[in-house]
Amino acid sequence: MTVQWYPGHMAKARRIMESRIRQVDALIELVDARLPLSSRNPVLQEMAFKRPNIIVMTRSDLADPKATDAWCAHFAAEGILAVPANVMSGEGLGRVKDALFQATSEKVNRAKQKGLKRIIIRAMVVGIPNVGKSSFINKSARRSVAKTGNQPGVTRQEQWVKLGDIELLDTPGVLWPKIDTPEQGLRLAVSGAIKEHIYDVEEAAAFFVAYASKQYPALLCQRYQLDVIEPITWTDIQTVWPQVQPLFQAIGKRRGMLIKGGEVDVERVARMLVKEVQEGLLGRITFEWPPTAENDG
Ligand SMILES: Nc1nc2c(ncn2[C@@H]2O[C@H](COP(=O)(O)OP(=O)(O)OP(=O)(O)O)[C@@H](O)[C@H]2O)c(=O)[nH]1
Ligand SMILES: [Mg+2]
Repeated sequence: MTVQWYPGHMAKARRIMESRIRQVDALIELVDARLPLSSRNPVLQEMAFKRPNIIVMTRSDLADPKATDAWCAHFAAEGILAVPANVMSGEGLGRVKDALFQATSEKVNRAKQKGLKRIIIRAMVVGIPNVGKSSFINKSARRSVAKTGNQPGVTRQEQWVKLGDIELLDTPGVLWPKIDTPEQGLRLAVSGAIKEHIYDVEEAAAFFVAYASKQYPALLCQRYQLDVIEPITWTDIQTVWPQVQPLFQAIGKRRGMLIKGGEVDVERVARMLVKEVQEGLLGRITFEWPPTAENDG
């Protein structure tokens, strides 16, 4: 039976999610390694019903390795196992499988004592849109069973996928409306979790450029052949917009993104910037650091 999740209706999505969680032995929570906190579902733990939870940090190939280490330590300090993974190459997926068997070993042992021969472990794969849930399942299953695509909202219906003794439930990405700060929303936008027509692409690009001007100036300079970059502190779009203009202008000129009269097409520059960041073309970048890490910008 297939169930429509109606991602737009949170009460209903939550009810369906809760009933599915009751059917599984463990949760595999996918977060984006570039924004491990902002991409978590804030209410998942309230619904977990004591199911073991494994965090998989996808896109580890695009994230800053130092930040990824810091995030692993951060989650470990909270007693949560977080495994960095590249779900396109499969790197890290073996560790996830091991962790799943370990987390459910009690069930397996109990079943063995009862004399059951074949024990199936069921896990639900959850996460925000476009985080890599379906790709994770395909790679784990070593076949293309779930439809994937690099935009949010590809999976519309849940689907069980068998991989030997493990069954994984693919679910549609859910973005909870409780976004704590504007910065969290902007990180989600830059990462590709939010449909393009819903957010302000110029604001997202300005937010990213300000962040990168402090955290990754060399990567910005390299990609867009800029000389020096003054660090810009993000506060809000009104304040930061004039400060990022010289950079947008320089980048626009380099790329020949001009409108009639020779002016730079700022919106086009913003769109291009966000797209290139999402594709990882600037290099390995993490958008947020654990609260205690020194590099937090
Ligand atoms: N480089 C890289 N790209 C990834 C990784 N994980 C996901 N992606 C990219 O993200 C896209 C989205 O993957 P999906 O598996 O469709 O994401 P999903 O979570 O199922 O998305 P919805 O079904 O829309 O909620 C993939 O097509 C890849 O382009 C990763 O670990 N590394
Ligand atoms: Mg999907």
